[in-house]
Amino acid sequence: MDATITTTVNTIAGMTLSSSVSENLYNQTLCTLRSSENKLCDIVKQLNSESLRSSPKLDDLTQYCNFFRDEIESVEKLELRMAIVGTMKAGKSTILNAIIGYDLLPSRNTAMTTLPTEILFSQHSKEPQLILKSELITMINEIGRQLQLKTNECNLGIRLRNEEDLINMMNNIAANGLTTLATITCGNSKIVDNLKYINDVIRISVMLNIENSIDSTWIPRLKVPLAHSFSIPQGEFIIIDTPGPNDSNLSAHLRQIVISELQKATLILVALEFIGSDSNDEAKLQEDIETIREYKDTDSPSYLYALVNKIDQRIEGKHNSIEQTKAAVAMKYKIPVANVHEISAMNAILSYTFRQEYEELEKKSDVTHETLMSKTKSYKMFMQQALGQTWEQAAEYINVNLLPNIAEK
Ligand SMILES: Nc1nc2c(ncn2[C@@H]2O[C@H](COP(=O)(O)OP(=O)(O)OP(=O)(O)O)[C@@H](O)[C@H]2O)c(=O)[nH]1
Ligand SMILES: [Mg+2]
Repeated sequence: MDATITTTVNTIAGMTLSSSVSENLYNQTLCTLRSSENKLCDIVKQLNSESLRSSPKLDDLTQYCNFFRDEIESVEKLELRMAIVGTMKAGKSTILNAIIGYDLLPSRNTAMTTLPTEILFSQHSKEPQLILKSELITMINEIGRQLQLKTNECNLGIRLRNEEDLINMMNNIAANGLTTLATITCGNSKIVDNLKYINDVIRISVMLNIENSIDSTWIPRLKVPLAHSFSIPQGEFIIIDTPGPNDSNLSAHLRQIVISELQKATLILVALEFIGSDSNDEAKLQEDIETIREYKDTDSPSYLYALVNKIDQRIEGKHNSIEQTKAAVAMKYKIPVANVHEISAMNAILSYTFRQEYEELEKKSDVTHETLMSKTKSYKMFMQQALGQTWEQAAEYINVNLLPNIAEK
């Protein structure tokens, strides 16, 4: 896996304390949170019974009660929640695939993620699992049945903005019926297909004005093994993938689900493209970050990290340098410059996949440039990315045993 991503995630997630210090800290934190929550709830009760029932201040206080409840739950479970937000197509889902070490979250070059997805790292898990609540399955089936009634409607293509993937999905529903979803799904390609189906069914339903009342507690959950050498403190480490903040195909209801996920998160990763994005997208993202800042009621931005993605596309002399990019991002999103990291999620996945395929091949036969070319899927793309267009000539001078090291670098 790309060393920058490993280091970044370890920096963010792997802060371990000695057991006596962490136990004390744990007890003190819980005690403070519980007593604050009790006091606040008493005040809310008192105000509720008096004449201030519809005061906006009371709404604020009730929101703080919810905040304390969420925080207490997180501390009790030793839960570290980290959410990723970012401009449209910045590569949020690809970054998370690079972090988890499996291609499970669907990604494409048109809007994809509609519903936040939780990723839970599990020390005991042997293979990835997609876990769906039965309520979500019932809701997706219900929406799917309504979509079946619309597969022959005229203007369907226009209403779906001629988006090929969405039109294909409707054609597939018409020809083959609905996809059967289970509460637990195994198999990486089945998982990614099911997540794509769920996200697209919801996306199409919003475009065709079909109501959905998805509850915020029904979001899909991926349980994944710890794929590489990255350390996790005790307790649960959960990452949440979210849709772009300016996605016009998110209903107000879905937006609210996203915001509540961001509020629950202890750490926020902001994914951006190094060349910048549409200014409306950036403005909406700044607004979301501001909402989180207000909710957390702190000026300290230590919970915010930025990942500036797609740097494999940087052309020296044409684009901003690393320092210029980091400084601009830090200023625009009010994130400490030390918390801004540059990455290429695509290269991370490519190098990770290549190293896995290399190791598999090594177990079965001699590893040469020829066997890598004929027996692995990632060799050609990896060599092109590492050595450029003239990789075939350059490859002759490279000892094949050094390739995993090059991939790691
Ligand atoms: N060149 C390059 N492309 C990338 C990189 N990371 C992601 N992409 C591509 O960018 C496109 C968008 O990636 P996604 O992961 O779907 O982006 P997203 O932010 O999750 O998008 P939404 O879920 O629709 O908001 C896909 O075509 C990815 O293959 C990268 O590091 N370099
Ligand atoms: Mg996505």
